Amino acid sequence: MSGEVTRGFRRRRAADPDAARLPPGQYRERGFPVLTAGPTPRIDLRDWRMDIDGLVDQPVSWSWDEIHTLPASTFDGDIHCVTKWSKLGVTFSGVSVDTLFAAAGLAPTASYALASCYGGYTTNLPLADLTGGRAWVVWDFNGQPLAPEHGGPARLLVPHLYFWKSAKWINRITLLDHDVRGFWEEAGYHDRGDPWLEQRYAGD
Ligand SMILES: Nc1nc2c(c(=O)[nH]1)N[C@H]1C(S)=C(S)[C@@H](COP(=O)(O)O)O[C@H]1N2
Ligand SMILES: [Mo]
Repeated sequence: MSGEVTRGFRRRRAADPDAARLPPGQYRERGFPVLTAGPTPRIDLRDWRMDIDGLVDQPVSWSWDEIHTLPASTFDGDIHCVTKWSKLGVTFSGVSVDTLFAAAGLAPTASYALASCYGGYTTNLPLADLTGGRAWVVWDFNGQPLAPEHGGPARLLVPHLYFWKSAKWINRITLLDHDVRGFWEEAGYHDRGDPWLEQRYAGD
């Protein structure tokens, strides 16, 4: 009899194989909510730039056409917002941040980064969260050009951290030897924001 109870329990669990992909406290969202502090900036592709500067061997700046000559890289997986929605099975493509850093050459003292955007938003990350194939600058979402409200022309994508780290309308990553808090981090959100550790607010 207890064997049947166990079997039923397993069957119910098996009905939602995606449950294990949701970090603690998150729910599955089928849509794609827009979360922006402020207006969506209008960016002419002829003026668009992406810069790597700070503690690098040589600062590098790419135009829209130039960055598209770099090797393409795609992320397939899940994203997690601190407001508790997660979106499973998304595809973003663009270029790996590793590729951008390789072009600039990182100074040995580089250990943190600050991402800056058209419109003024900033977010900070330890260098280790931007390297090793875990961060991208992306311009396609599910095979279509990234919509302006979701960060188009291009956004940072750091899917293993809460989505506020994935800065929309990115135009610069500055390498630093110390941590400088960004927009939400200054406002009391966690400095790192690992969704699996539920690092939502400072002190979590
Ligand atoms: N430039 C900029 N990037 C940003 C934000 C913002 O307000 N401005 N909001 C952040 C937050 S809190 C989240 S959850 C995600 C939301 O991205 P989405 O609007 O594409 O869902 O973008 C992040 N990147
Ligand atoms: Mo967010």
